[in-house]
Amino acid sequence: MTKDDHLTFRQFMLKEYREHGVSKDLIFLLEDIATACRTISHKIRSGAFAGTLGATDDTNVQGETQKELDVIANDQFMLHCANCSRVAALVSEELDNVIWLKDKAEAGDYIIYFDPLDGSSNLELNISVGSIFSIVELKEPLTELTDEAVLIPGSEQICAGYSLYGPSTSLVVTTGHGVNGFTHLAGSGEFLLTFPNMTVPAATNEFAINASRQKFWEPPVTRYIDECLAGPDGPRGKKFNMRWVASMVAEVHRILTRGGVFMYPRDSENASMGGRLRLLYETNPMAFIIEQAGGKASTGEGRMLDVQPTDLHQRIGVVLGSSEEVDLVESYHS
Ligand code: AFP
Repeated sequence: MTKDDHLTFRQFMLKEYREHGVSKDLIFLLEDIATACRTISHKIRSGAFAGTLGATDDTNVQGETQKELDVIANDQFMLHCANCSRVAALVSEELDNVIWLKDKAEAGDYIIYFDPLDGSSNLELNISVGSIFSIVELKEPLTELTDEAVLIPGSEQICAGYSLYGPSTSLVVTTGHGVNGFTHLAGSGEFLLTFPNMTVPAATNEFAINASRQKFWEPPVTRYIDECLAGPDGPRGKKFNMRWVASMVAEVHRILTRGGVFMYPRDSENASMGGRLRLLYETNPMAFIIEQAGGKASTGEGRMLDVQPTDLHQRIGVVLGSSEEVDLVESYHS
């Protein structure tokens, strides 16, 4: 493939259909999600002129002030995910309860979980933000349409992805056959394949954590970070670098691009809520993507994708990225 004949998203997904049997219903749904992301990207980049970079007067189920663009992004996902007749329900960070799109949910139907705009406290700072989505295909019909019915472990995902609204607009997707990155070519309306077969190196010298929370960390986290900071003379025997963007999508994208470990651990201050980041529409989709790229994703004690959800907006501790680092952090917890 020469530099300038990148596959379009549709061309790539048809390859996934031919080579891996990815369903056309899923492909059309992903094209609709890609449209939502392109529209959200445009709304963000023109937000300063539309006066939509600020906050609304509302708070969401998380108790956080909703940004205008949180609402706009949520509306875009709701609009574009409703076209597919197999989508039985939507679960959004911005909505208290499940949105049921059908009066019964059959085997083969999709549940879509999404954080329409993650990192939105960065919007006014012009720092990268993103959208995260996760798709589960029901193996059995649902007997009742309740919030509890969609509390499905991340291991059941058939697809996950994110869009990163940074210097360029990226779309990164897995359908269970590796991870592939696309870049939006402005004007063409297309996401073109630019980063095929993204993989996370097993080793790294870069960690990401909000170091201002050090006094709340549990001992295994403190030990791991202290050893990274000790550098070449310490037990790790090498220098470590640190990054913190306060935007999980940007951190994950960096890790997919050059390796690293991202940590938002449960700590003594957030333990009563279970952690900071949300399981169903943040850590589960990112865990699926990272694992598909050869990395690991853990709660600190065990595999993220094995967690049985207990609440729609459940929060959880997360350590994800280069497998050697995640293994080491888990070993300190056990
Ligand atoms: P917002 O969506 O409220 O900006 O939070 C972003 C986020 O959920 C995740 O994307 C970041 O990694 C993390 O929170 C940043 O948390 P801190 O604000 O504690 O650094």
